[in-house]
Amino acid sequence: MTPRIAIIGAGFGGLCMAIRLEKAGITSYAVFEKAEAVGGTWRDNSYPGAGCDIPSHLYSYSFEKYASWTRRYPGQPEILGYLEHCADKYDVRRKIRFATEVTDAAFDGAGWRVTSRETGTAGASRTEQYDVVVAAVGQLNRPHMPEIEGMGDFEGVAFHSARWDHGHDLSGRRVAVIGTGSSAAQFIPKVAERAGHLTVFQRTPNWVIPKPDAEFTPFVQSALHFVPGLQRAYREWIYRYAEGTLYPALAGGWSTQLLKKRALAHLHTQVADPGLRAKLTPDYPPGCKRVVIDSRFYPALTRPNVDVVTDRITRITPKGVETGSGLHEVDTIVYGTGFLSTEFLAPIDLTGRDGRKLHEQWKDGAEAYLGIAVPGFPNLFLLYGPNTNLGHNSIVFMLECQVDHIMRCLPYLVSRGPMEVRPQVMAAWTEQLERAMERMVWGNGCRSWYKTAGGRVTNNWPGPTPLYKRLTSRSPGPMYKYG
Ligand code: N01
Repeated sequence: MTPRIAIIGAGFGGLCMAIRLEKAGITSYAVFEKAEAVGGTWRDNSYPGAGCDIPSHLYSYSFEKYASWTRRYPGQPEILGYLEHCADKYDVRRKIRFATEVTDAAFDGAGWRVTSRETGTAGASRTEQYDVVVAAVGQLNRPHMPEIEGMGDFEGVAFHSARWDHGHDLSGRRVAVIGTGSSAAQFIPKVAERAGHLTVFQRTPNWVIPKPDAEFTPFVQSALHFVPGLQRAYREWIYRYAEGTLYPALAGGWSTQLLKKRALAHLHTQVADPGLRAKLTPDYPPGCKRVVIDSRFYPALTRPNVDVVTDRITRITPKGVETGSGLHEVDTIVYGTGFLSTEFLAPIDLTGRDGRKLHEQWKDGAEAYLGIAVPGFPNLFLLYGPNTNLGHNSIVFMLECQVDHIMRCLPYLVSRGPMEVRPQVMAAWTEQLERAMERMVWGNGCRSWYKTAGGRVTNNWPGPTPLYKRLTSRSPGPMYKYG
């Protein structure tokens, strides 16, 4: 028997899963995609300046290397184009149910009853039987809108960075940007170029390091395409650099001070005004929040039409943003306020064995063995699940490890029945994770999207990525119970 598999999401993770199934000759799957196109986060985040801060030669599938990247760090349209290329090349579009959202899924003792309906409608729902559910909804798919008094009274145009209003021309306008994370750092320079005046509301400064971007000329692209092993070696070099230099900086290792020095040197080189520099200097260790990798952010903040306001926002009025220093009148507000990152899988209602609810089980923070398997939820597998995010390397690497693990699981669940991670395996996993977490920089000293309100780090993987690969490559057989 070949298992019937429901994949939720057609972003980097869901497409990877579908392609690997196709490659294995398994076509008994369907991909549920709430939007009308593939791409996930790379479809949703189309704000001006959007791009990846991990070089695309690494931030791409190992089985679909691409010599045509036009630069080291290409923009969002090119990355989205790559995903569309992969969907077409491996012919997985025919299996994607676009504009269809999964609302709930329940384990019935043998498999999963998956209920879906047309996105955004209260229309008729449809329930189908699958053996396996692979949830590939990502960690950063639901925008976080802050709760600020008076937000609803604002008379101008307001939107979140992941829902950019491309019909709203910013030329000459008075714009407010709330938030200064990786997204804002990318769109602020573009907004500053167009706006009449830009006020950036920064609650906490970020550590920023330069982005060594470069164009790949047709000559370089040809060399990467035709010279045997060159692209592979380049990819390997980027991976090793991230692992060998950036990871130790986050784990209290040899490069911790180096990262700080590099970020401070970047700040001093790009910002001459000591007052602005003071505002932009963080008081927590680098890496505690995601380090911003960008060379255009600081210069944008030094423009004559840009102000950085660090007073606390007290409320939004019909005319603008009010802080302790008064009302900042604007006609546009862009919320660069991040995502509901710790609410994994919300708003899907998942019911496991004996009626247990996933969101109830995770009320103190999401957890899963390898970030993939959840006790009490047989044959449910997660991609980019709890504790699999990275602050230093490519998530696509992690996704491929996870898909690899799931592919190893399929023969077991076919021959032995529904598989569920053993409680003692899960307990040992949690303990090891907590121990490894102690030495990581993101535990104390800052607020970040890596942590729950209670301070538990539910998003990040605390180890080196080769270790994660080793753990996900082991035979899954003994880790699970069956039936
Ligand atoms: O979101 P964030 P993001 N009042 O959560 C502020 C990935 N990414 O969309 O720091 C005022 O980092 C908040 O302030 P504070 C990447 O992994 C990747 O920028 O909490 N401010 C912060 O400044 C990244 O880390 C790429 O004090 C409020 C900002 O909003 C992740 O996405 C590119 C507030 C939120 O920053 C998320 O980045 C872009 C309030 N009430 C993004 N609430 C790549 O290149 C929140 N803030 C791969």
